[in-house]
Amino acid sequence: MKKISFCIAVFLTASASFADTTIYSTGFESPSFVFGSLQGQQGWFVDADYPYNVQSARVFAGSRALSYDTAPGGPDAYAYKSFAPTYNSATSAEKTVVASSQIFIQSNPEFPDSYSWAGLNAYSGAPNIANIVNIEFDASGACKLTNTFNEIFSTVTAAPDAWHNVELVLNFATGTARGKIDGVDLGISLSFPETTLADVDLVSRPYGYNMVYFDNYLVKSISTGLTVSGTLTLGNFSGSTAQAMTAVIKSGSTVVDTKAISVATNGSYSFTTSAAPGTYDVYFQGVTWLAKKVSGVNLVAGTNTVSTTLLNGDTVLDNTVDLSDYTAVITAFNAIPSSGNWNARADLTQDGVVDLTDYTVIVTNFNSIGN
Ligand SMILES: [Ca+2]
Ligand SMILES: [Ca+2]
Ligand SMILES: [Ca+2]
Repeated sequence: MKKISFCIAVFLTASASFADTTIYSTGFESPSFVFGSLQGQQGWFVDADYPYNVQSARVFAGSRALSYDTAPGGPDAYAYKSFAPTYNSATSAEKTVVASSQIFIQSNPEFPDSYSWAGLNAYSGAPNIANIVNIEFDASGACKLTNTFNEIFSTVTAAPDAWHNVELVLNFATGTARGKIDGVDLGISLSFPETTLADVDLVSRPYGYNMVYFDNYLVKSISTGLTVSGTLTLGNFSGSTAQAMTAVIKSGSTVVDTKAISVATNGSYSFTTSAAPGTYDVYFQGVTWLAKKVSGVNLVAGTNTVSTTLLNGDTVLDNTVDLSDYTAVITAFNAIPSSGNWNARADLTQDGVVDLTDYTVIVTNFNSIGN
């Protein structure tokens, strides 16, 4: 199918954590887009140079939109723009991607049997390999989701000769793809095992002769996870840098989610989790603090506050304050970072010196064991 790979600038909008992140958005407006073939404009690629054109005769918003003339089109026709970087669920805070476009299929009274399909087609790998799933509707009003193995029709319909907001919803946390037409869920879903998204095509499958129009194309990632935030009171800490720690959400002995978190010097933290709403035990552990379990936390949709106090002293990391930690502090006693016997982990207070305060932490918390 598509074999050309290229680097292109994208409109990647960095945003605050847990908010929507726009991966790419366009209304095909001037001056970014000029009239005529979409091929090569703003990094768009048109498969086999099929007739995707920027025009003004029919628009949803602004003064320009995209048309596709199915008459000379091939069996499947695609226009796409690769995302850079590719959406990657392993590194993205947001686990759901929504691709959407306004799409208009013009019926053709001259050829009443013409009912070309149009929609969105998502790919996990660039350039355009490993088809994930697509959503389409045709001039008869039929709507469907398809992937390599399945084609599922919906009872929801979309009449021709009108603009419809077509949405492909890819939930990477649950591995489920759904679709919406004008905000109405199609009531069907397909599973998919993907972790990445490289592009979402504006697609048409010509059947007879119809004009198809696209406008307001948008791909964004959104958070559907629960947010957990609060304050971890860091015992015996006087440092000035954020602490890299781990939060673990467990249901009984089952680990539901593990998150690397950054704890500010004032103890504040925040993260999203793919855990479903429910009651869990939440653990915090890291640096020289013993693991702390907060039991029976009821996580609900939205923001949840979980705060607790962490016990310091685990110089030799084994979730216990014992003789090995004591020995490490004694060995590094009176050291500063330039000293030969410096051990940053023995500086439990993180004030740049291993001294009596660190020793006292060990003695005070001696024989303590983390959760
Ligand atoms: Ca437009
Ligand atoms: Ca220890
Ligand atoms: Ca110290």
